[in-house]
Amino acid sequence: MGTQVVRTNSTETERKPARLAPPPMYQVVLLNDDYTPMDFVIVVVQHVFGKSLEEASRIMLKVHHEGRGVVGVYTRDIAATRVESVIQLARMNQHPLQCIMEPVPPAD
Ligand code: TYC
Repeated sequence: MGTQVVRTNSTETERKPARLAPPPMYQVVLLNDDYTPMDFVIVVVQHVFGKSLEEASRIMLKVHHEGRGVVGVYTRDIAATRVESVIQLARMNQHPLQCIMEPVPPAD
């Protein structure tokens, strides 16, 4: 016969259920440059970030006019993977398009 564990009132059984803090979130930011074609940026934003043609066009134009723009907000690993996808697609097509991730700034 196997042994039986007799549970007593240990701290283990009395501990409250863990409340997990939400993970830190990162925004993926597209940077403007003078050479990457607008159509290429739109296609990349659609494919990597799952945006519609209309939304991808709006984001591209914002970056074109303002120098940078947030494409999406994700947990760290997903943000990093999307940044790598953008940079790889840009490199494969010999465009200088740059993409970075940064912690979502605290609300003011
Ligand atoms: N400024 C580029 C052009 O005039 C277009 C562009 C938009 C490039 C967004 C990069 O992240 C970018 N062809």
